[in-house]
Amino acid sequence: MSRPLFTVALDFGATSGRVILGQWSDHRLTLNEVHRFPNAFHSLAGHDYWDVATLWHEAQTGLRKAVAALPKNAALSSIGVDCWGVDHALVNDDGRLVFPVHAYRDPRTQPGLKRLAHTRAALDRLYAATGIPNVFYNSSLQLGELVASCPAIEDLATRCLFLPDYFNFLLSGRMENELTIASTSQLLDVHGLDWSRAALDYFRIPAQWFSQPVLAGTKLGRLQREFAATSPALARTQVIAVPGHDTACAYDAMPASPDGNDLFLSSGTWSLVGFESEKPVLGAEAMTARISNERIGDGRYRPLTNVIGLWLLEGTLKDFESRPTNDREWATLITTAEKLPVPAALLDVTDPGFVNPASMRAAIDTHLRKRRLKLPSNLAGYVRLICASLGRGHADAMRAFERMTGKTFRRILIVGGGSKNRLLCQATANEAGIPVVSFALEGTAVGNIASQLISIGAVKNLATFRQHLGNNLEQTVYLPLARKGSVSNN
Ligand code: LFR
Repeated sequence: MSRPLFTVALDFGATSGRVILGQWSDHRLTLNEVHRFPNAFHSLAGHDYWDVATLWHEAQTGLRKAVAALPKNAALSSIGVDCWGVDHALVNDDGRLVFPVHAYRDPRTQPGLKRLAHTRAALDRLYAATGIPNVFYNSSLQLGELVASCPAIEDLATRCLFLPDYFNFLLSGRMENELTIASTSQLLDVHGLDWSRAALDYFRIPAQWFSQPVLAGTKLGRLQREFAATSPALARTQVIAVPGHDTACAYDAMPASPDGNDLFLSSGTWSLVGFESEKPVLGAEAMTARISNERIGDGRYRPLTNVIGLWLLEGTLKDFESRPTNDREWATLITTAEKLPVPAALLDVTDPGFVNPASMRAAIDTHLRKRRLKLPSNLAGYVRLICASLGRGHADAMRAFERMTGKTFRRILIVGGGSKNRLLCQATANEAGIPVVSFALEGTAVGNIASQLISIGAVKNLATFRQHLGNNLEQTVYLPLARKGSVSNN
């Protein structure tokens, strides 16, 4: 047996975070989730903010637990951070936060979003320049609003670090912008590896806040002394700028077939439906279909569509006292929902009313009433309706890609929380008419660690990593059926 290598993935999600210790030996990755913590944004006077200090505290707790979980005399080779997209920290040269960190669902971008939606020429120009459509959470809209409403920010801030960049700075002392997370901003040039002057100018965002993005896998240096000094296991730990965007990590973890005919679905708070490509998908139809040409860590493209995802389900569960609290209750709920008839009509999951409602159940009821549709009578009914509607949303995104690229997808690979939800997997297979292959895989953490292993030279490249990963993975295949679900395990 070769000497095992140990790495840590700090994986921040919008509703929960994880610290995962990875062990790589004999071409096999074993994950140990040493720490998991809830995350949520909070409102103050009508605005939404992340509690970044708490996130950092949790990361440190997780790192300590990871060290404690190492075998005797083992050391941690490297650490990498991934996070949800678009949100950012504005700092001065010393790295001090000069503005609270907003959460992307904050309604402050709504006026800018609407203004831009009605300015066709600017919309076209920005999409051609950045490959990112006009969506309420874009960093461009967020930063544009901030500069307009608090002009003094231009004197206070010297750098804009996206959240993984900021955590990388706290770990390593080095300020860099990493490419995949930069590509979520609507400020990166879709044809190059640098910022888009046209987009920065349009939103009046200071160009000097950003540095040319580094590719994923860049070594940022050793862990800062304050950590390194706490344990010999951390004395030589490298901080690696892995794909900072969690979706880029999840996509990297897909054990995709090399023929390029797999559609990817990273299913969590959002459903990210897309594929890997040498070139971006641009033009009027792509913009209308809300295709985001985000980047892979090496600079290639991941054209994808954001479907609202399990946010719908997570929100609805909050409205029911009877929501499940453990795996057994979950299984019962899904089984009950499965037995219900196929819903006569589905939700239009693109309804903006679902973005940040005070009550998701009320938002769904309003949506159904507007369309004179019957409301579900219990939680199982909502679950059935939501999963079926998301399945339709996934299939619609797939068809738009097929229309625009001439591709025909053969399978949908699903990772993330939703991959364990058989109702969702089956609904997606039924609506898309192709098999859905679900992997028992913590996609974001695996992609994060893959980038570290490649960077430190333990694995040759992503294709090799995927091959090793695929050899050891459990998968469940959901075959498309018009009415009833069928599952085959292998
Ligand atoms: C998923 C994700 C999506 C991004 C959304 C907002 O966690 O990163 O890819 O569009 O969060 O940042």
